[in-house]
Amino acid sequence: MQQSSLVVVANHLPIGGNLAPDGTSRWRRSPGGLSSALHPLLWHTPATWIGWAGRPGAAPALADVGEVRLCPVPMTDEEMHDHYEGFANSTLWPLYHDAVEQPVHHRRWWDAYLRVNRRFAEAAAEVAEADATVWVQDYHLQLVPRLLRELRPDVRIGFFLHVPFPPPELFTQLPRRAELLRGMLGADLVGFQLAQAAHNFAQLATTLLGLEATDRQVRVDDRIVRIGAFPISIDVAEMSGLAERPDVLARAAQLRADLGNPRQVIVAVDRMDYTKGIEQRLKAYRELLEDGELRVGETVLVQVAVPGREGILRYRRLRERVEREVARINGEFGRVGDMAVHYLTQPFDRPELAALYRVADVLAVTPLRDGMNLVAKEFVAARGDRAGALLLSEFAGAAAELPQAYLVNPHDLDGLKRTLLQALRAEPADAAARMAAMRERLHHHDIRAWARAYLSALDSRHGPELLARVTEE
Ligand code: GDG
Repeated sequence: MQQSSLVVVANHLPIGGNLAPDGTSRWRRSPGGLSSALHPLLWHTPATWIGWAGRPGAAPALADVGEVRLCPVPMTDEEMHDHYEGFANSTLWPLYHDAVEQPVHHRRWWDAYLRVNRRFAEAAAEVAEADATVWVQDYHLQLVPRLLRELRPDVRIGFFLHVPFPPPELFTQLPRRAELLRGMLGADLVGFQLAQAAHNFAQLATTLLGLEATDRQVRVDDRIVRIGAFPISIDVAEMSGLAERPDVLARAAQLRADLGNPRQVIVAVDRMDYTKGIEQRLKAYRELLEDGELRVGETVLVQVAVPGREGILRYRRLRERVEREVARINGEFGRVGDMAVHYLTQPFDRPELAALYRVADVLAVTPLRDGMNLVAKEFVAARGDRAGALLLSEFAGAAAELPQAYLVNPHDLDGLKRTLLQALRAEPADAAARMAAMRERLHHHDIRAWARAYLSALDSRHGPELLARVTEE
């Protein structure tokens, strides 16, 4: 295997499900924040991406995608259940999201998590050239930094957590809490979305491991591990450019016509996940129809909910509940030719997504907890016309940067209904002022600014060269 000076390690490779017989693969912007965020950065960058190809069994042979070499890591069926669906997505995911669903603990899941993390670390050790920079992503791989450091003390290791890092009261529930912390502390830089997360981490390093820590750094033996907040963003230029394209605007007009030219369109775009507050949003919408505050024909809700993680019972159950509720709303309030909710589960391509953002009078983002939420930022980037209102949960990381949104607590159903109505009834001048302020923020904090901030803090030995490569327009 050829070696690289930049190695990205993430649970999944950014490829579509269908591999051609010759092993060629298409780079896919799958519905999901991590690949959406890293795609514009790495697309034209010589780098190696280490990850799982998405199905159990031997690793397929994959051709390069653009300048990126894909290095697949195999996972057995059992590891997919115990590492990916188990420890990562049934223990850590719910716990890190405020335990909005009860985290599940099984001892054998840990063994698989450790084994898979070791395999990823070994793959990184093999493909990283001397003094390379290795950038490890997210909660599936928290042990990789330490395991990699043992194998390759020469490389520079960055770790970035895309999801929230919970307060000590929750984190300390984890039976393997100390190992998880030590795993992350193998990095030179541990990055979070929000300052509060870095604070939680520092506190835990002190109380659980007895280390000397501030919100900016932790001392581990003779090393200093830097920690900090690096709120992730999107490719603003790409989304705003897309949303101005004549074909996209024409498609937006067509979508509105297909929806029956309602006075107002509410749009929501999520992965089907219990953290995203889809049920709370549907309930608020149904009650507003019941109360007579909204009327079918005048207002319509378009809910895109792309299913995933369907091997996990909770995700299948969630989908069933959401589909029952959509059917109930349409049954009770819809008319022939006039649906109350348009519900779509197939993934959209980027132009279609941009058109949908342009159709939205209100984009509703109501997670119970979310590390950042890129959909909110994409909507703002798409609204060069400064129209449209963003309804945004206080519990999304994005709320810290977009305080001009209509902020809501999605647990407060009456508050959610009230604020949704406010957003729908916003004065155009007020909505435009809010949108302009949010666009200003994004203009200065796009995905390249994020990569620049992170990589300069990582102080990689490749310094400027790496930065230029990764953040080239
Ligand atoms: C995790 C954290 C954090 C959605 N539907 C389709 C589609 N999408 C794209 C969106 C967006 C991405 O998926 C979703 O990103 P989010 O940030 O909203 O949410 P998570 O997947 O939970 O991401 C999150 C993120 O990581 C980055 O750090 O913000 O907090 O949970 O880009 O546009 N993409 C396509 N078709 C769809 O139908 N192609």
